[in-house]
Amino acid sequence: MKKILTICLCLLALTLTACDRGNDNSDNPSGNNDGLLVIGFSQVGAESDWRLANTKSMRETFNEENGYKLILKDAQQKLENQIAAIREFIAQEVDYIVFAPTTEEGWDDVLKEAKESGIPVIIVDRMIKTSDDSLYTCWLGSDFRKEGDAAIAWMETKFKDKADLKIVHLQGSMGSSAQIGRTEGLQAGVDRNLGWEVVYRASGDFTRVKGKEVMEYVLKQYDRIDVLYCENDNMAFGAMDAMDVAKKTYGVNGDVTIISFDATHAGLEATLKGKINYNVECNPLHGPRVEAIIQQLENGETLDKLVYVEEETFDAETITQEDIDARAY
Ligand code: GZL
Repeated sequence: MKKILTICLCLLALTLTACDRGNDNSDNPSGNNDGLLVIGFSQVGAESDWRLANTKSMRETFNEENGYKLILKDAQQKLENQIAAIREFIAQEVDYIVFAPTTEEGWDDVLKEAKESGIPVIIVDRMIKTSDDSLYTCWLGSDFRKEGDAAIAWMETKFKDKADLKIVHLQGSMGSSAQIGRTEGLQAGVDRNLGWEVVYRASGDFTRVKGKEVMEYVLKQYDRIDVLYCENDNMAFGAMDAMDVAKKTYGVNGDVTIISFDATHAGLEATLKGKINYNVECNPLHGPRVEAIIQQLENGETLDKLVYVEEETFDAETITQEDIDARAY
């Protein structure tokens, strides 16, 4: 009797597991998705306020209420994690693969696999380097060189009467198109302005912690710093933390002029307070933009290969609280 009971209990457990697996779309979205479009999204990480706003925008857009199932994988800023995530999406037969590339290099092999699977690939935010642009359906993001050029144009006006300029350059994650474009912008400015000198350049990996570490080192090495060219707000916050400890003044009434990128809410609050002199927007609200692309593809419409996001700039001398309150992030 006891043996029969054991067999029944095992059969019951197996049945429940099978039922459970059948309803657990996250492991096998190609199964019954209740008519939802399944989006596999490989996100860079959670390194900055910009990234959190970008993830929030994607989650708020690709939810079941809007007809989507989002499988979001955080790569923790590692290319290998993104490659693994995309291979998982292929195996799960998602409807669309979306990814924000950590770096520009290293994508051809996995995107060839995606192409062979027939799953459309949409690249968001940063760009990749490839000789075969058939490996992705569409790219949506920012023109990072243009962002850098906007910062340099402001510097050239502000410092037009200054014979020489000592610049500290805090770079983002090396090899990312955001870092490449913003760095190219500064380098073009230095090449154009003889008195400009980058006295120190290092990556803070777009994080506040590493931005502070780099600036702590710089403050021990260099007394005179005229400009901190910082490739995102979170590194700027870290640099300010270090300058506060070192009693180094910065911003509108300080010794060090700070230029930053992203124009996040916190970044613009700092700009309004005069702590950041100039902030170049990099808009993260890609959810609705990616959805528009997917709907165009669903409707069989042709679309542009490259979709650039319009962005603006903010000067501490002119920004208002209303400017900040009017923004969605
Ligand atoms: C820019 C984005 C960058 C931001 C950083 O589009 O890739 O990555 O500037 C973020 O804040 O970490």
